[in-house]
This record gives sequence, structure tokens and C-alpha cells, in this order.
Amino acid sequence: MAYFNEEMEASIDAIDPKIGELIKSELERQRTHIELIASENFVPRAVLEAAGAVLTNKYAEGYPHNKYYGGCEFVEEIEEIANARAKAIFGANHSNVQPHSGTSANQAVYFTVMNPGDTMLAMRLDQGGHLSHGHPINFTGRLYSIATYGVDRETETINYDEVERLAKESRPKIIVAGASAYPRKLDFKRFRAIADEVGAILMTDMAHIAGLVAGGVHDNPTPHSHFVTSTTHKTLRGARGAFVLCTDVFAKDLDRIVFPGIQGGPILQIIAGKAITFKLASEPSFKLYAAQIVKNAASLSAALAERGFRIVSGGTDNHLMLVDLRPKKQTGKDAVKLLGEAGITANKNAIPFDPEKPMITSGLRFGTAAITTRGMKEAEMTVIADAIDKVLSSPDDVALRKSVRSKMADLGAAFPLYESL
Ligand code: DSN
Repeated sequence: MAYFNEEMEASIDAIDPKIGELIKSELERQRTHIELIASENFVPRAVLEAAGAVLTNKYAEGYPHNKYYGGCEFVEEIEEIANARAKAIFGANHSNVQPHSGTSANQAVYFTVMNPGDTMLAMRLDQGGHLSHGHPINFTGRLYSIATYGVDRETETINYDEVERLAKESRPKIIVAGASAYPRKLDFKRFRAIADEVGAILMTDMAHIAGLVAGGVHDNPTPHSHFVTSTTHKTLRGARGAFVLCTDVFAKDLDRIVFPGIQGGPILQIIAGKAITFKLASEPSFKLYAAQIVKNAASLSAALAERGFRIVSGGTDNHLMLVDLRPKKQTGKDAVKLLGEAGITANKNAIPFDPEKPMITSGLRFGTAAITTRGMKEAEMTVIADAIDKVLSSPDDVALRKSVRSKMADLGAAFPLYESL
């Protein structure tokens, strides 16, 4: 062995059994639990391999053919392939696949078109928006003047006339379309018309729905938006990261903001994972996958409604639903714990006009991207809805939760995950 440190060729288990054990436990948790967190998914093995590749050893600051370091001939080809594929899927003029996260992608766009003190108009966090869309604690809330739109109290959907009124009133530099907890389709054409009317830039954050857009079951925001941002690991089912699309006129400025403006070296193994993600998302089979996510969400939402849950806005058009737990006399916080004990993973979520505090909430957000990846279909949605109903209707029944947990593990076993790991 010629290495300075002979551990160079050793496995995780040999070097650090504790971490190795925890990784194995997490794999087992993913296999045996029913994953209903709307922003999560299971990436293909090829993406896992890319994420662990030797690309992690390389620095490649800058952009293809203009990198600051030597030895970039292979990694810059990977980056070019990732950009080309992203542009082809979403029909964009320009792509930047370097942003490390959705928040970084959003930050890049804000820094490209806004100065501190400028106004942005975005969806309120407690009615479906995202922290990086203007929350006071987020950098957006500290740097910019924030105007917000929400949902209509009656329909619990976006009232575009109200967005237009707020845009005329606040005269934002940028309007943000896109949400983290909105179960209905977004009307990008209308958003763009409103932006044009007030001379604003339209940025669509399609992080949640990117896979649905790629799969053709949600309208594509790209033709209507000046900028589109997205993560790559939600419905798009890929490496954990993000990207930005934009029209040619903003391309140079955006690239300069991503690097050197807000980031240093790109994470090349993740960019390789993004390239693979985009390849898979352009296969015909991904269309079937995206369609099944939506069918499963509709089915789960209907099955929960039949069991007495109130579904915000009456249902869902996409991969997620918001469940009002008040008819079951539960809070989101308690429900997450009860479901967790029963082998079902979800997150609490404020419902529109929620009377509870943000850390308690009256709601749960469920999504079907991950369970659809495992191959589950409508029949399994009924089984899961039934389990959720039983657990939340009998919060004192510990034995019931134990028995549901074992049933959920059996359900998981019937849809194996990462058999080759
Ligand atoms: N944290 C993500 C979600 O759960 O929706 C958004 O970034």
C-alpha cells in the first residue's frame, strides 16, 4: 500500500462503523416506512453512484471552456451535457446547473434583477409559499420590501384578480410564482400578463412540480417566465440540488451572480447526478411516472375525504394535498408523531388561515412522488388512507399504531427499494 494514509481504500464500515450503521438504518427506514413528504423522493441508483463519484475531488470554478482550474476537460463536458438536457426538457434558452439548492437558485435570480430595498411580490409562506419567497427571517425578508399574495378564503385557491390588484399596488420588481404547499395548477400565462402589466420580472419557482412539468402533466412555466428556478430532487427525482433557466437576455448576468456572486466551486458529482436526472426525465417512461403521481395524489386525497378529512381546496391537481385535521380533532404536530410511530412519514403544514401556531399547525401535507417511485398505485392509496384514518382517529391506541407499523413495513416490502444495495 503506497498511500500516505492506508485508509484510502477502506470502506465506511471499516473507517467509521457508527456512521456506516446509521446509513444502513436510514436505508432500512426508507424501505420500511411509507414516505409521504411531498418534497421527497427516491433517486435512481445511477444518481446515487454519481453523487459518490470521484468528481468530488475536482475544483471547476467558472463555466465550461472558461474554467479557472486545469484538468476540467471531463467535468466541463458533464456540466455542458446537464445544461443542454435541462434546456431541451423545459424549452429554455439558457440553463445554469451550478446552484447548490433551491434557495441559492432563487437568490441568484433576486441578485440578478433586484437591489436591496426593491419590492418583490410572492406567495405567503403560511398559505403555500416558501421561506426564500420573502419570509422575514430569510435573507429575502431582510433585504427586500415584501408584498404577498395568498389564497381566497372561500376557494382556498389563488385569486388572480387579487394578485393583479396587489401587483398594481406594490409595483414589484419581481413577481414570484410557485409554491411549496399549493395543491392546484398554476396559471403561468396569467402571472406573466400581470407581471407585464406592472413592468415586473416573472420568476417561477417550479421546485415542487418540475417532474410533473417534465412529464407533461403540468403546464410548463418556461415560455411564460423570465426566470425559472427548481430543485432537482422532488418530483424530478434526481440529485439533491437546483438549477436556473432564463431567457438569453439575462444569461450573462445570471451566470456572473451564481459564480462568483454567491457560490464558489460547483459540486461536480451532483452536477453529474443532475445530468442523469435530466436524461431519465426525458424518457417516455417518466411521462407514465408523472401521470401516476398525479393519479395517486387524486386517489389518496379522495380516499381521505371519504374518511372524514377535509382536503384544502377540495382536492388536488398535482402531487400534493393539504389535509385539514380539525374534523379529527388533531394538530399537525401530534399527527406527524402518531403517524411516525405507525410507519408513515409526513410533515405538519399550516393550512390557509390556520388558527394554530406555525410549529403546531392544523394540517398535514402529503405527497405521492416517493410512493409512486416504489410502484404503488391507486389500490395502495386506499390502504394508506385507511391506515392514516385509523391511526389519527385513535390517538390513544398504542397497539393499533404498532400493528399499522407492521402492515406498512409489509406494504413497503411488497414494493422493494434499492434491492441492489
Ligand atoms: N423544504 C421543501 C419542502 O418541503 O417543500 C422546500 O424547500
